[in-house]
Amino acid sequence: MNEREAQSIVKSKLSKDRYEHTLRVAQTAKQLAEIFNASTKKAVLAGLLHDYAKCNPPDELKEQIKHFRLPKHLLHYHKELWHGPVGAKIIKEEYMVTDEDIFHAIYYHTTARENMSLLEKIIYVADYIEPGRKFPGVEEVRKLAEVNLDLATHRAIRNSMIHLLKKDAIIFPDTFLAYNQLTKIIGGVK
Ligand code: DGI
Ligand code: FE
Ligand code: FE
Repeated sequence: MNEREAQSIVKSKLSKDRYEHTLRVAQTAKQLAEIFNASTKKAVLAGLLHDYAKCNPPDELKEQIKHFRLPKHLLHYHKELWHGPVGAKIIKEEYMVTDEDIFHAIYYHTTARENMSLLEKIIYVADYIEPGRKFPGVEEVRKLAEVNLDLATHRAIRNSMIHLLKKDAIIFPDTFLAYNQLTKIIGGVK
């Protein structure tokens, strides 16, 4: 799949706002790939495709989790998490994008996980810092993302967890594992 094809499939699947978000994520991911020596082609494709399933209604996502035999425990966590794994499966199995790196970047873009690849971190951070985002602390992460991708990923995960904890939200286990591991890498308190 090339960039133009990826743009056209997401354009027909997503709302206008969500489509514009994916264009900004792709552009931001491309910049990060240039800084951190990753494939810009994969970064753009994963950026364009990461929210492919975002506008699917929860009932459809639930059916797709069963259809694609995704882990059932996903259903015990918030429905906002489902579009990552479902989108990754559709892109792989229906659009024949077989690149595992792109698959994982889409799959884990919402929750993060332990041992994230370079492309996974790029998409996670690009989704967090794209120019349309206005989260508290996003400016700090934008600056970190120019120099230290692990630190930027750590801060983005930490800020998202703080936001969720303040709402008494349940946190997906992979997110904790990612946080703990990156905290060790950046030399945080043991
Ligand atoms: O799809 P986007 O809006 O671009 O961004 P995203 O895929 O990071 O989804 C963000 C949403 O997912 C946001 O509403 C917070 C929520 N979220 C992320 N991790 C968790 C979570 N919600 C819960 N309850 N638990 C999580 O671990
Ligand atoms: Fe998303
Ligand atoms: Fe997104």
